[in-house]
Amino acid sequence: MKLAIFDLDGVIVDTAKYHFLAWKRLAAMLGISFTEEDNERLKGVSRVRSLEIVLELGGLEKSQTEMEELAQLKNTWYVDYINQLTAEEILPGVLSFLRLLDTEGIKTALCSASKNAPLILNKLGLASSFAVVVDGNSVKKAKPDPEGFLLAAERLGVEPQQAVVFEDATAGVEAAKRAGMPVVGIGEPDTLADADLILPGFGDVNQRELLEKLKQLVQAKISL
Ligand code: B16
Ligand code: MG
Repeated sequence: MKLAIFDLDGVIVDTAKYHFLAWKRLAAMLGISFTEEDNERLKGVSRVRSLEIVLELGGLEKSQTEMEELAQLKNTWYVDYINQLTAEEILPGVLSFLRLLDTEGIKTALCSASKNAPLILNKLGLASSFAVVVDGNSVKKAKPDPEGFLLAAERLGVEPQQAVVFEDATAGVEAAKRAGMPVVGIGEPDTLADADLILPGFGDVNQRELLEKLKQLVQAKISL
């Protein structure tokens, strides 16, 4: 195991609640009802795809220009929330796990669908915590396409099967599988069934044991 690749929303910080508030406001403006359950479908997918899903829920169709304006408006509201983020919102156990990886000489990368990833990392004080950051600005194809994960590994000169991915969304788990990388699902077993291992989060786990398990997982996949 030479590299750990982290998703951002749902793994490092829970920004889904802010996406929800901003999408809900946009949906209300368009006369569409939008629930937390609907919001689940937006996790890990791009901004444009998220807007398409919201419009589908209301049975609405919009022109390309209107879509761009709506996505921009939602983002302005979302960024207002993100500007209030502090390091307090980093999810439990994340910082100690990053430190453990560092002491073990395992590189770290961030791979997020979000175009706001640099701003979020800045607000959390994590801007220099990852050797490489791949975000929604640096890839052409969103998850479940493996492009982002493969790019992160390539930039660090690591073979895909020596990288472990941490993901909270179904689209991200699929992307990691397609990249040929072992994947740890962070969250509920029912949405992450395809992951090699599922954890509720990095808090309340023995992180040394977890790391040993991951090394064994990588080794077992390479020996197949
Ligand atoms: P933005 P991740 C994803 O982040 C979110 O899970 C998803 O809900 C959002 O639509 C996407 O980023 C794009 O975000 O509008 O900020 O570019 O989970 O890939 O870190
Ligand atoms: Mg995510």
